Amino acid sequence: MYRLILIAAFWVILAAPAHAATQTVTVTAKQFSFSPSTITVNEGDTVKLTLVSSDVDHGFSLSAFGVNANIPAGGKTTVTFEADTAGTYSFSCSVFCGSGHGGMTGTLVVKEAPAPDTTAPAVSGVRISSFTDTNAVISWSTDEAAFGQVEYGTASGAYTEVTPLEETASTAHTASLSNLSAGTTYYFRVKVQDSAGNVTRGSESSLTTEEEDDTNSNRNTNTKTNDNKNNNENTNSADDDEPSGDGASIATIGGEDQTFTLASNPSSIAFTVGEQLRLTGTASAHAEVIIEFCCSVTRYTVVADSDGEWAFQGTPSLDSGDQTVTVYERDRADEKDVVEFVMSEESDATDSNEASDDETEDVGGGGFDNAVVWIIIVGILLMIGAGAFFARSMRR
Ligand SMILES: [Cu+2]
Repeated sequence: MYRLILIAAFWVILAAPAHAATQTVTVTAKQFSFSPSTITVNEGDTVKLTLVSSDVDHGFSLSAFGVNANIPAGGKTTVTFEADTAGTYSFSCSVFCGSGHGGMTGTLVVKEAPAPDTTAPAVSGVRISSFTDTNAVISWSTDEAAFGQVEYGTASGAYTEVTPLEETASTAHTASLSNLSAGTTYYFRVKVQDSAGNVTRGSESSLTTEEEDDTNSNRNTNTKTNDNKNNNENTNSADDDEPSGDGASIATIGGEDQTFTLASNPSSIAFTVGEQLRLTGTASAHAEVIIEFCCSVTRYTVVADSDGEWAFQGTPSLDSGDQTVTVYERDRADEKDVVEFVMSEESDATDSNEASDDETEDVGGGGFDNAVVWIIIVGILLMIGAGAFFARSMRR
């Protein structure tokens, strides 16, 4: 709790506008000049001037901001004003101080405040870099420098824990979740904030920690008998096939512009590194389905709906070459469905950029295109309607 308060306090500080500051400047008046003769502040600053005379009586007049003060000989005075309008203003001595009094002037420069940053960082490429029975490392990217952290908990939508806020703003983020319980599903989302205080929260993902005992030996894939799928890693086939249901299985596997129905075309599945993969399949109603991509340590969890249908969409970190994806229901780890596919080398930079785009951006882009089309259609209809109305009224 204490940590949360600290973090909240830190963000409040971050959120304060960068330009609202107090500028304190000492200006020395002497026959027949001011030093410094040019004062530069930012729009919105509170300016506090300490005016010092090193010889005779002087004055300080800055009429644009309603400032006029006497500076006693050998003494000082203080004036404060708000530099609320950008521009260049002159100030002058307002008390006759000798033959050069008329030329005793200076300049105040109030610089325009930079346009406030109101764009929140975009989050992309959220992935589970590694996990054990008690730890998980989450990594992700942002499109601008930001401070990141991960909110997480054991119930969907209820994040009771939060990792420490990153100390430096950057575009590549990593957070470690520690002291996790073994064999437990955690729901998490990333949270980022730029230095202007704009916050973005990622969508929820989940991961299931390893069982406490060494389950690696059980990870030998043990497929159901299924003509469509090849599995040459099956070293644990002693179980007779007596499932109480079908367990989880994969129905389609697809990329950005291709979808394979496994029954029809299992032998030619190939993707490009960095491309988003989409899987659909079936399982028991409401079952938690574990999705593992070999041979990376990435594991995802999705929940089947009441019809036993589930879907996954993501960009697991996979190298080029032969890959497998294994799915099974969380409580039925001995009934796995395995599909082999091939990852190709990254084809070019634009492909990988597209692939790393956040899902929400894709959705937003489509919505924008549709909106433009609708605006054009409505505009044309309005013009036709107005033309007809105009033509009719001309005829009368
Ligand atoms: Cu003077």
